[in-house]
Amino acid sequence: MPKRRNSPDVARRSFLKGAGLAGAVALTPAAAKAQVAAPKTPLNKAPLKTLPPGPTQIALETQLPEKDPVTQTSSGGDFMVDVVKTLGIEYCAINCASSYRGIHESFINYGKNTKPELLTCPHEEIAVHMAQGYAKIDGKPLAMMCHGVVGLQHAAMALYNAWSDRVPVFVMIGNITEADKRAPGAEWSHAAIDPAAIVRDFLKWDDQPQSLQHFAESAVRAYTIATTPPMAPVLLSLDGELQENPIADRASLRIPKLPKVVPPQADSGAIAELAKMLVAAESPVLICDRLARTENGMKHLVELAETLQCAVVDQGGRMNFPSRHPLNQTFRRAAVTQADVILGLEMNDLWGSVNSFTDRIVRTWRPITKPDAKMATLGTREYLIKSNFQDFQRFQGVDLAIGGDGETSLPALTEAVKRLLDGSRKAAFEARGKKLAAAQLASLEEARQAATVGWDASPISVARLSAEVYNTVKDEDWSLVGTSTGNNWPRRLWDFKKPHSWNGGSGGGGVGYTLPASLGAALANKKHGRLTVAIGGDGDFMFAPGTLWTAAHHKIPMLYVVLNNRAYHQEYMYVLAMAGRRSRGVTDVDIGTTLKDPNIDYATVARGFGVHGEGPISDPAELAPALKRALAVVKSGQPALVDVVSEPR
Ligand SMILES: Cc1ncc(C[n+]2csc(CCOP(=O)(O)OP(=O)(O)O)c2C)c(N)n1
Ligand SMILES: [Mg+2]
Repeated sequence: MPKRRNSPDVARRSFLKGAGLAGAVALTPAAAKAQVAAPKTPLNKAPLKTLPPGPTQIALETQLPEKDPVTQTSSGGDFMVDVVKTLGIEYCAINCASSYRGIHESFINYGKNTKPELLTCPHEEIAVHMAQGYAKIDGKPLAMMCHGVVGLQHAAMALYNAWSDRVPVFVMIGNITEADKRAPGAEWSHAAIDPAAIVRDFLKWDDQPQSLQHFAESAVRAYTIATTPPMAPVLLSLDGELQENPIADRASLRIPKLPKVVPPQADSGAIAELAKMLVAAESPVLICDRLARTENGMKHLVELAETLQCAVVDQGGRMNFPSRHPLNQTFRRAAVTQADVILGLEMNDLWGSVNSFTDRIVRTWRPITKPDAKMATLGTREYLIKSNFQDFQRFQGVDLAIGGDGETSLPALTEAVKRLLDGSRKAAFEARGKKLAAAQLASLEEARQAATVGWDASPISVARLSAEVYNTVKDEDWSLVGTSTGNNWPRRLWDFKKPHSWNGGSGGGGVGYTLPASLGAALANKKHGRLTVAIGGDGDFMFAPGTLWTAAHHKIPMLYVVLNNRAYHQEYMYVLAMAGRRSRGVTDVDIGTTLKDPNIDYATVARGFGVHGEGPISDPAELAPALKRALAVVKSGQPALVDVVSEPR
């Protein structure tokens, strides 16, 4: 990687400290070199002349740089750190890169590596996914920083997940905008006139500030935009010169105030109309997805549901509703098919909830609702949609579409419902609630029964695995922050009741989310002393296994269970279905869909990254003791992994 020397231009030099300049220019290069402490790497301990050409080159490039003959007393990077500190961001997840070396050094030495503290991530996707998982637990964005162009391309997939999940991430990338300031080689390959173009389709906003004042204003603007619902990632491209050059006139720079952000509340007339629909209904149902943003979200939804004594179907994008609440009808299709009024709250895919779809030779679909069912939506989805990527799902026609933040608008809706209740519907509401409570108990019992099928099987059943993990953590203040593809068992069996019990899925369905996002969530849970637990697929794990090193390095406690079915099982099933449909034999469908020969030993991989590893465990009797040992490690403040060889779900 070529080094970029300080530009000799007058702009920089005119700000150098007078005394330093006078003293330093008097030094000969040799004397200046002598002032530099020898680096402690073995390469540099060896006399350079004894090294062959390859290592000599490396040695020259890795030894401490000569001190510049003068000392720079201010830098744009320091001011940028002042600005970022006003945002109150606790961590900045990074993969280091020279295009942002100016602010990187400022974060460490000027900012003292606190608020934000840098988190070292061996892949940019890890950094973004950590931010996504963190924000959904903490309610606040994390910063992430990477190389423009090459780093951002690695970050792109995770940014798409965060975007689709409507989660804020404060992204900063380095870029050298002025052509005559770029060193030959990599600095050209890593620069772009518009680097954010790579990911702009899944950003809420981005900018490339041209001055430090511009940076201050854009940073506060970006944070405000990112945290105003609907939330989403934002990006600032930081010019290398702006980070590294001295500050012309610090006294003239102003950092705008960070506002208290107030989410949009729905129109009161529309709320009153909706309340009327709900109160008049015989069987209303509330379907929710990315509804709860704060600790209040679940409380507000419980209050509305209990006031109406109506069914709630939770799509699980956030921790919306307690899993064992008597009104929770998530796994009862009848709640939707029998409804006469359906309210979608912060839904991304209402169509998918009110239609069935068959993926056969000819794809077919049909509505599952009553023909005269009335539908309404309340949420912010229409506030933020872009055209290209189709994460917005199929269009569902409704009777009333109310724009407004779901969580913020719920108390007004509950009040409006209460105002309409005169006692005449009380008995009917109570009877409805009792029926739903009985159905909820029956559905839990059904799940428990179904979970016993293949209980002693080896490889271990997914239901048993999920039940054993629950048994291990249930007496702790647990937070389940990830499950493997399509594994519904925890949501069917576990007692989710706290705002942090769950934090939703990937958003965009990009595999590789679960391991790093769980680590981000674990970081957010750490300061509250909560136990973070996640069950992730083996395929998911293989995208960014280096996440475990970040977990060990930053001592982030997390109990991570790998559901090791030695396959990209979902895709295996699709290819199997293709082969079946075409009657061409199914014996070879494991080609390209499995992770065997050799089998991967995830516990050994974990140990290689400095993380406690248990397994591989295929005997169900060995699972509980292994989980217990891993839990003890996690409770001591360290991450631990348990590799469970499991049946396909
Ligand atoms: C980035 C990305 N690549 C590929 C896919 C396609 N895909 C969907 S599920 C899946 C399998 C994931 O494997 P694993 O995490 O082991 O879960 P399993 O299906 O085995 O339960 C794949 C590859 C995807 N969704 N995202
Ligand atoms: Mg798998």
